[in-house]
Amino acid sequence: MENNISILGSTGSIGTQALDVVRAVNNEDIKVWGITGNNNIDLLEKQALEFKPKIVAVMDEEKSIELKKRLKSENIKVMGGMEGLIEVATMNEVQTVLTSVVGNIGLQPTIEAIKSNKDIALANKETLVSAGQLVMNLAKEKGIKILPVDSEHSAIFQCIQGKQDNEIYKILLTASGGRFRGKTVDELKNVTVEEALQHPNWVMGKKITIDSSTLMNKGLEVIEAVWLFGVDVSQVQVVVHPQSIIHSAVEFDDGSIIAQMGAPDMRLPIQYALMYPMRKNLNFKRLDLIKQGTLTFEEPDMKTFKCLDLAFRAIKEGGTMPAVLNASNEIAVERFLNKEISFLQIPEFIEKAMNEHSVIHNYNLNDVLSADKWAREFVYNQSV
Ligand code: MN3
Repeated sequence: MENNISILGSTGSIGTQALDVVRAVNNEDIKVWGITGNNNIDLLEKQALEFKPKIVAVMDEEKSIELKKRLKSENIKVMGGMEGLIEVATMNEVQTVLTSVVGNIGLQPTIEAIKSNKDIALANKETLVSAGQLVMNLAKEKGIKILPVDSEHSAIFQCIQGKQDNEIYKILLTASGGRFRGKTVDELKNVTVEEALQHPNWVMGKKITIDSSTLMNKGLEVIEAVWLFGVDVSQVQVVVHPQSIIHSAVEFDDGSIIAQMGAPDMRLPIQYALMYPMRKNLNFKRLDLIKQGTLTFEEPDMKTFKCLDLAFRAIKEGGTMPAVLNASNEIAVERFLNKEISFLQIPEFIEKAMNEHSVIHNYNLNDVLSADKWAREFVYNQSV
């Protein structure tokens, strides 16, 4: 069974690991037709020469011109900007689009891909957070599959296979607890960017590593779970599990809990999404439960890690509020990474933006985009 795919964000952490998976299956089962990147044209050039896609798109227009020169002897079309991203997302030959761009930039190409009847291997959680209602309605209307790549949602998706007649009683969304688990508010006052960028279990991009240290990542995942699995937010429980072995679990009506386990390696959920429902031994590291020993569980500290609490509030309020949560978080994290604001100012600025926003329920795409834009400017303009 062959899958023709394109990868939005092939130079990022998920994108490069997805290409690892393609390499591991020997290019037989998965063929890459299109790749995109933000501005890393050195890597895009290498990937293009190795995987021979039909189209490469670069978000940065100037860099796309440079890449075009470099690839001119190849039979590869090079495009620039959002237009290029959308072209790669909607190519005729492609069945599945892996959306692994970071941030809200993934929204438009994901929507266009669904409109062109592509299945979505979803790694861009911001899309569902900002516009879950729109994206899920459109997916239903088009009859396409949304295959989660986020490890927790892949786990939940795997736990409900073959149990379609049974309703989910509760989702147990596991969290590593992040870099600063167990710390007090006082201890978090002066944490540095460098400290926040060290994650105990997963190798990830910068933005998601910071989100993981604030627990906003888990908050975004709560919202993602609500949309993907059609549950109420009251049915999602966050469970801190520092070993990251159980990637999440589902509790059914009879009290049975089914969990998915594995080594903490993103190539596992990527592989499941790209080859669904097939499983193949790609010789990645396997989990040894005896060596692993103890698995522990605890409650998340939402008083210290306010971002998680804000995410629950945003999805309860609904409408455009999650879009505001997401956009204000993106800018707050960017400002933290630029060393303009402190770690604890991240939730502070997000909460301010949420308090100022008047929610639009039953939103359309424009409402989402303007709420997003408003929140970005709001947080960007906060003086410190
Ligand atoms: Mn995750």
